[in-house]
Amino acid sequence: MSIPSDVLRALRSAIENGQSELASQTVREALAAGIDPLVVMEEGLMDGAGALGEAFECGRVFLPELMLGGRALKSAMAVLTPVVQVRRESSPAGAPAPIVVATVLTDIHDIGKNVVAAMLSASGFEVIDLGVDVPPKTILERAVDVDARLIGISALLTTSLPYMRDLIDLLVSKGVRDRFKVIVGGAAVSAEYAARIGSDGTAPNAAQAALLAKRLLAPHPDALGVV
Ligand code: B1M
Repeated sequence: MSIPSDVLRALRSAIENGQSELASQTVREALAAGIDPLVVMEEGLMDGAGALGEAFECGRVFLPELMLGGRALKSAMAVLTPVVQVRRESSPAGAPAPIVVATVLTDIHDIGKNVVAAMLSASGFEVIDLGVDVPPKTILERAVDVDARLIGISALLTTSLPYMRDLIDLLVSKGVRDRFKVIVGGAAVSAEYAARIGSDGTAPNAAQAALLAKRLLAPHPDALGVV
């Protein structure tokens, strides 16, 4: 078995078993072995999180294990995020393009949203992160305050999805929908849902979210090609 797949398997297991110290150490080993940070994220962290979520759903593990897994994900991200951000590009839109990001009301999952914020920031955007459990009205007010070009919202709970629609409805009712591009994402969001609520799109992961933001905010969208 090759070293990269051994390291990634060890990382998935550390996440699934909620071993924070081991998770951050294994991320360091993966990076030292030359594995791309995005591969570490997708094939180590995301797959580990998926396995943990599945075990929770089946009743094989319970809330304490879920919390330990969340902690292990965070400690792994603490090592990965600075590496992703080192590759910082200049502003793709040519001028400062503030982006407001948040996890929607009733949802406190923030690991994926933080990864998306880090990728957007690495792509040259100015990111204003409003945190978790954020009501639509607060998102709208902050987006207006900072003169944002794009709003990115995340949801992992299916019960939190309606707040994404509420935000878009609020933007429409206040007459400001055209001022902002809105992208939605997170494990609870499908492409069908993103289209149905009238967002400007969704992306399955942070790297694709950054590409989508670039495309939506590009002065000449065609120049960037397809995401
Ligand atoms: Co929770 N949880 N959790 N949880 N948790 C899920 C989401 C769940 C799917 C697990 C399961 O049952 N299979 C399930 C939701 C089921 C559903 O709604 N259909 C669930 C549940 C039920 C719950 C609680 C209700 C449990 C309880 O209390 N009984 C509770 C809810 C709390 C609340 O929010 N009100 C809860 C709590 C928690 C913890 C606090 C313990 C912890 C979160 C810690 C934290 O975030 N600070 C936690 C965890 C760790 C998970 C799982 C295991 C992992 C989530 C994660 O961080 N993944 C998760 C299972 C899973 O997702 N498979 C689960 C890693 C992260 C990098 O991925 O967030 O998907 P993700 O982000 C990706 C992409 O989705 C995308 O890019 C990211 C990077 O590539 N993306 C975007 C994300 N946002 C985007 C935005 C974009 C574009 C792309 O544009 C703007």
